[in-house]
Amino acid sequence: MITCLGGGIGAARVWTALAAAASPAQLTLVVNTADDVWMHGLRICPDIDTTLYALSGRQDRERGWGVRDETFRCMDTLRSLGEEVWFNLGDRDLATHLLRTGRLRTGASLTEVTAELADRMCLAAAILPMSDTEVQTRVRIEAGGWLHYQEFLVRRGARDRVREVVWAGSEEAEPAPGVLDAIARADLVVLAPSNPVASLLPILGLPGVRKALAATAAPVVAITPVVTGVPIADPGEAMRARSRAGLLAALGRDHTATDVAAHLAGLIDAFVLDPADGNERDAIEATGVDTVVLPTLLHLTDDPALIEWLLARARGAAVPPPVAVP
Ligand code: FO1
Repeated sequence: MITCLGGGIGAARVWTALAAAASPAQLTLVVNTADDVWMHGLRICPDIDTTLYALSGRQDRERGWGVRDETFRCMDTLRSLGEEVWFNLGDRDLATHLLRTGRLRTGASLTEVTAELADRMCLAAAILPMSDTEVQTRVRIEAGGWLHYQEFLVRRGARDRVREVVWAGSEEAEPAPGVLDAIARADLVVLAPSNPVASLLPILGLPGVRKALAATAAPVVAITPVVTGVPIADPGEAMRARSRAGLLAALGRDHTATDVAAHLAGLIDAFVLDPADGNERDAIEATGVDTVVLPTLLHLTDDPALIEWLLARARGAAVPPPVAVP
């Protein structure tokens, strides 16, 4: 049993590869919901939907979010009616939001609706929202005022200098049913390569989660969400990198694998570093975190080493030696 925590495009790549290599029924994915947003009266859960679409083969793999072969006629129509539209909900994607919102309005919990959606998409992995209570990542920008995370990221392109980040509602929120149990019963816990501030910290900040990670007998491993040694060409990837950098800076951290590992030190038993940043290995180990160097950018490599290493850790098998750092 492998329990993964995180959300977003990088996480979905690892989860899809794990589901393909192991039995999906052995996977529990605890998904960030702190960048969820209400739009046009609908509850949008970007990280849950990226997970559902990626695992079911529906994902637009180029954009990373939304459904492939998508059209945006509903958004075009809203614009033509004078609505301001900056968050693009595709016509096929809208079906998910209509279904979810309808079920939530008749009293279902987000956990129940997510399980229903996963079931309707024929997914065997357990997909759990981090919480049934709404938690919201809010960002205070230098230009003044607080923004919802999606406004900071999508509306303003993550270009603002960030002064402060809070997770509104986090202290009163409970982890969703099954989350703490999935950490306790796991053979391996994986912190996915997700935005450490926007996607990992909201989960880690829920009451009981850090305690559960400390108490589990399973190894807890983090896959680096930051690879600075590979140039970024895609504008969407560049925007997400700006977001990571801006949010990390607000916590007094640099946008480096070393700083992310230092932030997670004490919580994790091992950190997976990408070979492109292999020169940071000694600095990370100096913070007391065991470091393994394996190719992590699964959209750029066919190398199965990362997934094989994760599965070996889950089996408790001896860990193969790390690949040579160029
Ligand atoms: N990202 C964008 O860059 N632009 C969009 O218009 C946009 C719309 C959108 C709609 C549904 C959805 O599930 C995700 C969407 N995303 C969009 C991605 C999303 O903002 C982020 O990638 C995640 O929140 C970060 O994990």
